[in-house]
This record gives sequence, structure tokens and C-alpha cells, in this order.
Amino acid sequence: MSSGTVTKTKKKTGKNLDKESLIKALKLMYQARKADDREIMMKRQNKVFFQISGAGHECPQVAASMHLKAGSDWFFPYYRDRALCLGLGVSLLEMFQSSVGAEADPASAGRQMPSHWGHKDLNIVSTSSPTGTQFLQALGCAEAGDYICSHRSELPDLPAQADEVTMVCTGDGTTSQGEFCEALNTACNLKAPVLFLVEDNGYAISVPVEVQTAGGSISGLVKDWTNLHHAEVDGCDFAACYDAFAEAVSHCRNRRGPALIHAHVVRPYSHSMSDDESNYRPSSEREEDARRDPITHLSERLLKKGYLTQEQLEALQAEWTKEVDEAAEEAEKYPQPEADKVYQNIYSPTVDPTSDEFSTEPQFEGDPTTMVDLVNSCLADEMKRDPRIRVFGEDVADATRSDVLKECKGKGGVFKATLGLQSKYGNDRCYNSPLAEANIVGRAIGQSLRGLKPVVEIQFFDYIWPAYHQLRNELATMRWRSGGAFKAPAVVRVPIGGYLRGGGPYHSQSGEVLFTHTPGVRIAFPSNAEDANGLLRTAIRMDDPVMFFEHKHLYRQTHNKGRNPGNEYCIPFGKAKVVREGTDLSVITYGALVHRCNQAAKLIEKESGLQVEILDLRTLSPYDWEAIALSVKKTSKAIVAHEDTLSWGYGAEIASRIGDELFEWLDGPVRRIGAADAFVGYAPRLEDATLPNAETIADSMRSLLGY
Ligand SMILES: Cc1ncc(C[n+]2csc(CCOP(=O)(O)OP(=O)(O)O)c2C)c(N)n1
Repeated sequence: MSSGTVTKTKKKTGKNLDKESLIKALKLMYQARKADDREIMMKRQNKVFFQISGAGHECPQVAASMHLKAGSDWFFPYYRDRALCLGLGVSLLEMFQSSVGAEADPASAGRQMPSHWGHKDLNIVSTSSPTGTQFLQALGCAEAGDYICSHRSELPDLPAQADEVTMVCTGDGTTSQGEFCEALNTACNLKAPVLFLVEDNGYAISVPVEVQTAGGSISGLVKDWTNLHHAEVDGCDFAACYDAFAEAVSHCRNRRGPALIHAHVVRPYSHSMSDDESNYRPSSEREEDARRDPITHLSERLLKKGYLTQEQLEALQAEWTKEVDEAAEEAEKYPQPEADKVYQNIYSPTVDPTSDEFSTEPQFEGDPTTMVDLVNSCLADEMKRDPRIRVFGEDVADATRSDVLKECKGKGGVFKATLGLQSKYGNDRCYNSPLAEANIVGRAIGQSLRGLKPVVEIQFFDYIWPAYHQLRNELATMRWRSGGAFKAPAVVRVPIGGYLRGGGPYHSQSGEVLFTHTPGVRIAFPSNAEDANGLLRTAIRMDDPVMFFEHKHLYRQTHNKGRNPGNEYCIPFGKAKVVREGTDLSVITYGALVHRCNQAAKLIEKESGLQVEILDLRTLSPYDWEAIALSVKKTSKAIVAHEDTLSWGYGAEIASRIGDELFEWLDGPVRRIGAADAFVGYAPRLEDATLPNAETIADSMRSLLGY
């Protein structure tokens, strides 16, 4: 090259893309559409059992795949994202394996509907069906990447890239879900590298966008949000989409904040094969969509540029269709999972929390202290041991503005369970979340997917409901629905229960049974300081999601104090404790009723000499059936006692199993004790009338002993 000649590499833009890139893009779009068409045919032939297509949405997805890196960036797609996944490297065969429900399906091993994407090697996280649950998880995933990079030397085994981007996709209707705003707000606040793609086809099934969004445009609402890069594009124009993603990805990679691309796409087919859009869309509108079809447009561009002749295009189309058909035919050879696989991957296949591995001897030190103190010391010890642990929730930090800690002693949780953790381990190990419970759990799921160990707090059980969707449909299902490819072993600590005086209906709730009814999560409910410490340590070290219920009233009692059992003390899950031996009646209980049942048993002994045995379950899922059976076989009479409301409660399950499996040993009906089927009132007289107490429990014991 002669000196003085300036060579300039022309920046690749959507307009000047080379022939190969454009043909590659067209191939992805075309094959995605043909795969949908083939799946539609297979549904009609009863070879697949559900179909929802990505038709009309292909263009922005393919553009995104050309700027992002599979296996290094992270993806939270939604069901229309076939072209994105194809572009990232999911094969046609893998897609059809999912269509036919084959065990070989890498997305879910035959467990989820087709188009519920997932691919471990490509960092495509398991897609679920609830619209909108993906946003907060994507945010958590992005946060995890940056956290891992900033703790690189302590976390050498966790993969993350300093410039990685997390992409999350959605339809326009789904932006109405509150979690969309929660995630975008926090992503903007944290400048998190999350790329939101809104694929706006104007409808959510039959409901048009003006019902969803003020002003009819999500761009109008969010375009000026702090730190957000925003672009609105014609999602049928490949060049425009290509350029929009170039800028958005660069904004995220350079850690300037999140980005949102609002792409106007078309929906040439009905919402799904269960829908007929001619019932609510006039033909003129559908014809207009057809005129905007992105595949026709890109094909015309290739012809116009002279990159392909009509004959060459048709030859390529025939070749691409053949590949689709061959993949579909091949997938039909793959079998569905055997029926016994239904129980596989509900819980960790490798770490058994009931095993002896979690049975360690206490090494007591210090004077007896309260349950909340021993929860706090367990958290502190575990955080020291494991840099993967991050504690967050409402008010859990000592102070978000840490400067004030020179003068103030810090908040550390409304019950002080997390006091000092931020000061000891830093602002990125213990921090405050926004006042939004789904935000806490959704982000915890996203972080745990990356191998971190979030130990989050829901301030009061009474306010867990905004997070229930994330807990029930996401946290609990992640491992099972992905066929074991992904897991979310976060710990959710939840202060729970009544007996507080002045608690009223919104600071006294129980409701653990709603979670014991959910496969996939483990449930602990300790009754005393030492158990709380040992069970929490097990919860943190095991590999399943855990709901850890801490009874608020038990936090600072004297009767359940304990000495610090040392920083290796673990108690296995599913191992009950006989807290009082007896021969005449078994009471199976947990939480705040352990103490009350004990008081009642003492009364009974005093008045009649009869001996009541009390079993503290300690964990509710799994629970110790062996210990229950042993006790009931000895006493022949059983009461199941809990603080939660009586009907359809935890006691119903245990009582029914005792009736079923221990019938021959019984000398009386199995009784249940629970709260009145009402709410806990503020006035002490109302509270007393609702919750079980030592006298009402003793009444029940007397009645059964006399049977
Ligand atoms: C939480 C929840 N509510 C309702 C549904 C049923 N549903 C599935 S898709 C859908 C419409 C989604 O519309 P949009 O977000 O605009 O995406 P599009 O299908 O148009 O691409 C609805 C209501 C669901 N899956 N999840």
C-alpha cells in the first residue's frame, strides 16, 4: 500500500450489508417461517399438540442474532422468537424435537409446549408461559454477570463476560404487566445491560394495543426514561432493524444503561392455532399486514440489488424448505419421555437435603441468644464462607447511603435479621431492593440461574402475594420445566405469623400451605433459635429453592433461645424433633404452636397424668413421615396442630395420610387444630378468638384422650 493512501473500512450498516449476510438473514427468516408452517401441518396431523407461530416477527429477531453472541450473551425470549433462536444456533431438529414432545428436546425434555425456548449451551434461558415473568429474571441475570466480573478472583468457576448483554423479548400486550415497568425502572436505575425488544404486532390475542397502552405506543411512555437507549423501528425493514440493534447492543456493551427497541411487526397468522383472528380483525387489515411481510421485502431487496436472480432465489427456497422438512421427519423418530420421568428434576438430583451430609454436631459457643440473632449469625457466617451469597430485599441493608453509617448504626431489616451484613461484606453483598416483592424474587431467580446464591427477604409474609407468580410459576418450576438444564436454588426468607398483639390482618398471616402445595420448593419452618440457625445453613448450602419461614413472634422469645451452634452446624431437612416424649397422644406441629402445645401438654399431665408426645416437624416439605408414623404407632392417637387456618390446611394432608396408612394403629379419629377460617383481627379479643392457644389446644387434647 503506498504511503499517503488512507484506507477506510466502511462501517457495516443495514443498507450496505454484503450479499452473504443478507442471504444468511433471509435464510433464517425463511426457515423460521417454514418451520412454523411445517409445525402447523403436523398439528393438523396430530403429530404435535400445540402450535404458536413467530410469523411476521422474524426481522428484528434475526437482526438481533447478528449482533449478539450465543453462549456469551444471555437470552430470555418469548414464544414468538423462533427466528431469534434459529439465528443463535438452535437447530431445526431441536425445534421439532420440542414440537413432538421428545425427551431429546433441549428446551424442556418434552415438558413444555413448543416455542417455549431454552438451550443451556447457547445461554437461552427456559421460557415459561406466563406473559411478563421474564423481565425481572433477565435483569437479575444481567446484574449477576456484572457481579461475577467484579468478583472474578473469588468466583473463578462462574462464567461471565465484562461486556455481556442480556436480551429479553416481549409482545406489546405484555408490556401491560406490572413487572415490565418494575424491570425497566430498576434496569434504568442500575444502568443494567439489558436489551428489551418489544415486538409490537398491535394485538394481544384479540385485544388491540390501545387497550394496553396509554396513547397506543409503549415508546411514547418509556422513551425518555433515565439511562435508557430507545429506538422505534419498522420491524419489517431488515436494514432498519439491523442498525437499531447495532446501536442498542453497543449502548449495553459499553455499560451506558439498558436499551429498548420497539419494533412494529405484523401477525400474518392468528394468535395461535387455538385462535381464529377473522373473528376480530377485518380482512382489509390482514391484507395490509400481508403487504408488509418482512420475508417478501428482504427477498425483493436481494433481487433488486442483483444479489440473486429469481431462479436462484427459488432454488435456495427449495433447498431451505427441504432442510426444514427433513428435520421435521427426523424429529418424529424421537420418543416421548417415559411416564416415570414425571418426577425427574423436580428437585436437585445431586444434593439431597435430607442426607447425613447435612447432619453435623453443634459446637456451642456463647450464652443463649434469640432466634433472630442466630438467623443473623448464620447469614454472616455463610456470607463469609461463600461469595456467591447476596442478601437483598426491602430495608435489609444497614443504609443505602453508606456514608451515614459513620453516624448511624444502620437499619438491617425491620426485624434486624440482616443487621451488619452490608457493613461487614459490602454494598454489593447486602443491599436494598425497591419496594416491590416480584422485583426481589424475579431478580433472585435471574441471579441464581447464573450460579449465585441470592438469600432474599420478603419483609412480611402478608406482602408476599405480588411475588407469588414468580415463586409458584417460575422459582418452583425452573429445574423441572427445563429438563434439569437450569435451576434457581435461591433462598427466600419470610417473617410470618401472628400472636404479635396489634398485628391485625396484614401483619399476622400464615399461609405456608400455599407453598407446601407447590412441588419444586422446599419449606422450612423452625420453632427455636438453634434450629433456625442449622436449617438456614442447610437451606443456603443445598441446591433447591427454599422458602424459609421465620415466625415473627418467635424472633425474640426467651423460651426458644439457643446458643450459637457454630459456623458448620447444619440440620437435615425432613427430620422432625421429638420435643416432648409421651405415650398417650401424638401432636404433630411446627412453628409457634410447638411452644403452645408444650404448655397444653404440661397442663394435661398435671391434671390427668397422661403423657402427650410432641413432634416439631421443623421442615414442612419434605416432612418426616417416619417420625410421625413411629409416634402414632406408639400412642394410637394423633392431633395435627398449626397456626394457619383450619380448612384445606397442612393438617388436612397429614391427617389424611395418617388415616390412610396408619388406620390399624388408631384408637380414635385424627383431629386437627388450626386458626378460625377468618382473618386475624387487630383487637386482642378478636386475635385471641382466631388463633389457637394453650387452653384451646388442651381442650382438644382432653377430648381426644377421652375418646
Ligand atoms: C400472565 C398471563 N396471562 C394471560 C396469558 C394468556 N396469553 C398468552 S399470550 C397472550 C397475549 C400476549 O400478547 P402480546 O404480549 O401482545 O404478544 P403477542 O402474542 O401478540 O406476540 C395472552 C393473553 C398468559 N400466557 N399469561
